[in-house]
Amino acid sequence: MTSILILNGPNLNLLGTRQPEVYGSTTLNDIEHMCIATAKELGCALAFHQENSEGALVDLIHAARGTHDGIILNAGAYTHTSIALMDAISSVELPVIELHLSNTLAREEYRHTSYISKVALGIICGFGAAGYGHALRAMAQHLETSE
Ligand code: CA2
Repeated sequence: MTSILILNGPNLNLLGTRQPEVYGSTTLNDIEHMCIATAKELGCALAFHQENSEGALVDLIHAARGTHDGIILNAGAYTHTSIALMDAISSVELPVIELHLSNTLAREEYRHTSYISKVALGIICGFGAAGYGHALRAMAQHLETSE
């Protein structure tokens, strides 16, 4: 069975509790449940994690090799700074979809740079919590056609 890993970076555990005008009122727990339902519909296995530290995210990306077929990554603010995450993605040779709740290109200039985009299969941003479902469908379709 195709297995997809969804990784969430720093501060995303606060979703739905603060700044709802920017990130919406859906909690990360709500998003996880929505993703479980979508994965079931798609016939895929799913793992869903959130970590605040960069090293923990690097470790989860390394561990994905041989366990998962693709990664959906909302790296949060590390998106704009982390060469370590970019290198980890390159090293595992798995397809990665970069995901953001907000449209980062319509926000502050410092959010316009992404180290993840340089090694990602594609990017989904600006659709809020619904973007997780879009990313799962895009990854499942990609994995089906690249078998
Ligand atoms: O839009 C996204 O998904 C982001 O990855 C979210 C990051 C931000 O640094 C990126 O530029 C874009 C921030 C996540 C912080 O989430 C919070 C949620 C509620 C309250 C405070 C922060």
